[in-house]
Amino acid sequence: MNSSNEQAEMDDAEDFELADLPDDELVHQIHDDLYDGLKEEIEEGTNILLERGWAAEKVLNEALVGGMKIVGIDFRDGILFVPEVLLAANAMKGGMTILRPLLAETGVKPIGKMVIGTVKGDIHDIGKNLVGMMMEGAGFEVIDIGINNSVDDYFEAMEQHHPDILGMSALLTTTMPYMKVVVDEMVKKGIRGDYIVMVGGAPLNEEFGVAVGADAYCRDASQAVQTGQRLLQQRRAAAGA
Ligand code: B1M
Repeated sequence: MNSSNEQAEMDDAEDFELADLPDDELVHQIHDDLYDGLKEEIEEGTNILLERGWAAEKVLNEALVGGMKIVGIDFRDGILFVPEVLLAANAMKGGMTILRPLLAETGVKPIGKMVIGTVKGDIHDIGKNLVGMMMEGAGFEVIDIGINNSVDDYFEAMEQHHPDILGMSALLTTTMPYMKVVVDEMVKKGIRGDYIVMVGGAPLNEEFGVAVGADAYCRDASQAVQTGQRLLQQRRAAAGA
């Protein structure tokens, strides 16, 4: 076979309609498209599954969260890097935007709630956004309060949203100590025990997490998801005991 025939065959193989795929192959294709950060394809695949009568929760868990799990694992293992993960997260957001109102309508509860924001004096938000998106992908409701947050901003968000988890991000050695200011104020106000506090950002480490009084330091977004799930489970088990 000459190379132009080979190319034509490859083109044929890739030239298919998502709507022609049976459910299991479509879900597999959505996983692949999420991995490749193809937002339009994710939106199309999400709509097709919904049109076929899939419940929004099933689309979320099997197609989107399932796909994002693969992305998270490869990110953790150094196979995928930040730009690819941001694209995947953005593609996932496309699908989530379609599902979000349907999930709210059917009363499907998120597995937990998180408020996340970058600390005062710091405008870095790429890592925080990624953590927020991955947490959403894992089924958490995420309230992102943006950058440059003072103690008052965090307290206002906690009072308004009653999250299970408070997440703080800092990328500067000059701003990361502010996390302790927030935690100390929580202790002072007697509300520290009401929340799981997770911190992250490139200059932080485990030791720093302990020093500021957080429940956990998270190295990256996939660790934030795993840690959030684990700590929430532990808290609920302890509350039920
Ligand atoms: Co800035 N910057 N920056 N910067 N910047 C750094 C952080 C720096 C290390 C660069 C360097 O000099 N090598 C340096 C800090 C040095 C230090 O403190 N020791 C630095 C500096 C100095 C500055 C300025 C002061 C520069 C200046 O103006 N002279 C200034 C500060 C502005 C301010 O905040 N007040 C500044 C500005 C900027 C830009 C605006 C240009 C831009 C930010 C754009 C934006 O965020 N929208 C920027 C960028 C892009 C960077 C670098 C290059 C990349 C940061 C990033 O997005 N990484 C950065 C160098 C570096 O980190 N190597 C640098 C990708 C991101 C996905 O990773 O944020 O680590 P990261 O998030 C990870 C984990 O840390 C973790 O999960 C994420 C995903 O896996 N994580 C969490 C993060 N937050 C979490 C929260 C959690 C859990 C996990 O909560 C539960």
